[in-house]
Amino acid sequence: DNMSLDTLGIVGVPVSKGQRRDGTEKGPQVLRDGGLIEKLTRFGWNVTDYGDVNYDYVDDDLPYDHVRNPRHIASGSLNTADQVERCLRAEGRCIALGGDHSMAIGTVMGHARVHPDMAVLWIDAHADINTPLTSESGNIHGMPLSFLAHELDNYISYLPGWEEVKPCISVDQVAWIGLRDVDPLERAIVEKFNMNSFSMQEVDQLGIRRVLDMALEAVDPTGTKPIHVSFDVDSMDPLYTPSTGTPVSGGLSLRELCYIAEIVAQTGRLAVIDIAEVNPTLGDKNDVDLTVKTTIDVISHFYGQRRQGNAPEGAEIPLSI
Ligand code: Z70
Ligand code: MN
Ligand code: MN
Repeated sequence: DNMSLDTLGIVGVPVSKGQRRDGTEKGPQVLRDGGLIEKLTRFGWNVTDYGDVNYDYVDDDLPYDHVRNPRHIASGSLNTADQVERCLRAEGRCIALGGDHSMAIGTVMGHARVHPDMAVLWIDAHADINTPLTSESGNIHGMPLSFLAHELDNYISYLPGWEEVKPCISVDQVAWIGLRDVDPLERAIVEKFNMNSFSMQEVDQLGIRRVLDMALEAVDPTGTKPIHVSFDVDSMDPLYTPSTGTPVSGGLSLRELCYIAEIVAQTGRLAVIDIAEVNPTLGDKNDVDLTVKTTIDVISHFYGQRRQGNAPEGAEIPLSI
């Protein structure tokens, strides 16, 4: 594959119907307008923008049981999978700009077609592993992992339009970091399948270094697997990313995110990153500007920016005459 080349693709995933608030469909555009691609280019990447995935309007997309917008999310997810697969095969790396976190149904499916053995780091305040039957909200952004994991297939009820959405990873391929708002039946799922969850309690107890070591050891014990980071900006404390639909206090700091990003970057194996739940219609202008700035900053650290500084290749320090 192309992992050794300095090529990188961007795929916009403008989905918002995985939850109830409009606005996350504008995430891809505000991140582009915030200068993301120019910044990545400055760190040496040859960036190709694949544009936005189609999330078609579906007539009469009535809730099924209480699950909202099922047909729309299913068809958009399949389009997302196709586009992420195409980007990954051509560029070797993909940044998927969401979009609410239902985006990850498609990005993980697309990634799995290229690297079925990928390791998934799910950085989030929420576990996003409700099934349609355990979900209280009916919001699909709280369910993506339940559709993706083989072990949960028997727990997924029929949904219209979902015939081609099939599980593609094992629960063992996933580790969460940053959890602090997990529904009771989600926790039951985590425990039943002995999944790798590192909540804010573990971050407080062990520190981000040990938590990240343990998470990577769990999903990538050989240190050889392609990595999929699914980054929900609500994993961070709302001090840094206020413009998101469900801010939860007591989150990861910018320093902790920079640490995760720099260590993952050093592996050289980051294949796909999702950027989920940026909602530029929430909060005032300062909130939106801060959220976009923080998010672009974190992304940059996943792609080579170091807090120690980056010397240009072959830099010559001017001598005095
Ligand atoms: C809840 C649900 C969720 C994000 C909220 C919340 C899920 N567990 N995810 N905000 N990003 O509705 O299933
Ligand atoms: Mn999420
Ligand atoms: Mn979340």
